[in-house]
Amino acid sequence: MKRTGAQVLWESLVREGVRVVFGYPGGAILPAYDAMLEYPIHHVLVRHEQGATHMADGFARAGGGVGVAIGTSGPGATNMVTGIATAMMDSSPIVCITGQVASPFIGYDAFQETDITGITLPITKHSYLVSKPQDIGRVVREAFHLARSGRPGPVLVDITKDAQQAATDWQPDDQMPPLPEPRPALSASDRDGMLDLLSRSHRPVILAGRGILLGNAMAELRALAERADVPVAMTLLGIGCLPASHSHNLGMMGMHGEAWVNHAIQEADLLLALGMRFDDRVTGNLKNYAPNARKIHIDIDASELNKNVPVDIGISGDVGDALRELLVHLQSLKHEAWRAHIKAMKGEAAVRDITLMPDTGHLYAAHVIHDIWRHTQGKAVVVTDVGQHQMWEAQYYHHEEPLSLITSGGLGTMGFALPAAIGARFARPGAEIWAIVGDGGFQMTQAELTTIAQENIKINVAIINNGYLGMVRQWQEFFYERRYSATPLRSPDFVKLAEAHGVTGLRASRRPEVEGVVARARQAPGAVVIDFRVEQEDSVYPMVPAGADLHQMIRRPAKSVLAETASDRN
Ligand SMILES: Cc1ncc(C[n+]2csc(CCOP(=O)(O)OP(=O)(O)O)c2C)c(N)n1
Ligand SMILES: [Mg+2]
Repeated sequence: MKRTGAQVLWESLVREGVRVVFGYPGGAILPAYDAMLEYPIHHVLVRHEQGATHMADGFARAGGGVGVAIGTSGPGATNMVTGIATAMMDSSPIVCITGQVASPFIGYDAFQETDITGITLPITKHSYLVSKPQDIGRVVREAFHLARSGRPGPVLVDITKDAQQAATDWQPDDQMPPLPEPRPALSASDRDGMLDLLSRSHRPVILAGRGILLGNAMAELRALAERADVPVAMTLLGIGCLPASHSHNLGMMGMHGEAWVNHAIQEADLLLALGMRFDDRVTGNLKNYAPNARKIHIDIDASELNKNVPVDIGISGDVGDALRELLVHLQSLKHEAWRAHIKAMKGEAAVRDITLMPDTGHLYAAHVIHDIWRHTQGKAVVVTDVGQHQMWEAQYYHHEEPLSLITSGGLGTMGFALPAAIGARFARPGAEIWAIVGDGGFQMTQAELTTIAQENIKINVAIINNGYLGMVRQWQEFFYERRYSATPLRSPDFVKLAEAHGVTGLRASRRPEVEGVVARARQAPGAVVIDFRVEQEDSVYPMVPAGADLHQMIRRPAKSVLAETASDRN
């Protein structure tokens, strides 16, 4: 049967299980949009193509499978670049479909022509330019396979307008594309080497990253931690891979990791790095990183091994497969003294815990996040933006479930949260979803509030409104003598802004008010935006200054100091 390229596109997408796509139409993708009406696809009309890519990304991160974004050529495609790079840095499987000018016009600076496959070459796993209708079906299959296999990531499919319009004799092909699956098993020598290092270690720490979640290796991680009695530190993107309340969960490591976690890493004699990539925000100064530790690293991407940190044993493969093989041979071990030592360090840090401070009349972001955590019992899906609030979320929202923290780690993309939360909503219709955003980042993609209204979906948005580009202000406070260059930030009235969209707007500026607005937001059937007016010049502690050793943290001043120095908001 004859079909147009546009029909082949949608039929192929439906065969991949796609039910929702996020996009924005335009001339070069018009044939595809016209054909879309014949297929069982829900199209979410975004307000900016960056939003479409973050929605596809949020959909994927929340467990919905490969997310799909679609847009037109030229500016539509270039607007997607930030979202593609965001997905690439965090290994998120998305497929971006763009229209391209008709093939005879390519290379002539045609209206809305841009070389998007060239532009996205370094920020995709692969990018295709398709100019023949008969290639569309195969390319879509390959694109989905590539996006989700091995180390997941974004794939771009750029389809010329004439390829969408022309007819072809396409037959669906259920054969998997012949692409390699990089899953070598754990070799006996690596397995024995790991068992040997583990059995001789007195101070082991597991470093768990997003690879545990992507590889669905939560049960194996837990079994390893319990049987070998090894505490688990997490990267920002690894949060949720072991419940926060689990006895062996230490919390987040790195630049804003808790002090006991970073000290444990620096004092460790063995690190087991699982599905993480020793990002510079995690290691601090590489020269003095975990100086006494032997190191084992398992990652599906062989190019990550020995990239930043030289390791004793490097295993490239599926982390779940490797751990299962290891567990078959692992005897139970005990590290009581080591775990007691870490517990004591954790106890010492409690005096600096801001949530334990008496009410000074000031509202701190930590209180807001603490209350959201308490009310939702650590079980909501939280989507954060980038900045101070992101780090406070990681510290004060104790995630009990996997895939429940969605955040831009590698690229650190402001504007991510609101659209990513929309994507998560479509992946997890039954989940409670909170977007926790800064006043700065919210304004970058706030147009997607209109998308929320048009789609009539339920999301709670907590704006941590500190009147500053807070994380940059913090760096200026610590490292640039408080010269606040371009960080004070004026915002619109967020309550009125919400109301203008037909969305409920609430506000809280004192600590006792937080509980009430959080409860109201949870009960409201529709979307709610809450403007939390928090302390303006609070900082995220601990902080490892860029380039410093991991244990050289700037700590939060102890209670009394903080109460005295807290400045009034005006
Ligand atoms: C697109 C983008 N531009 C700039 C930055 C640099 N940056 C990182 S955090 C930050 C401040 C964020 O301010 P806000 O959204 O108010 O959050 P806060 O830190 O105050 O919680 C900036 C400008 C970024 N991460 N992303
Ligand atoms: Mg701010």
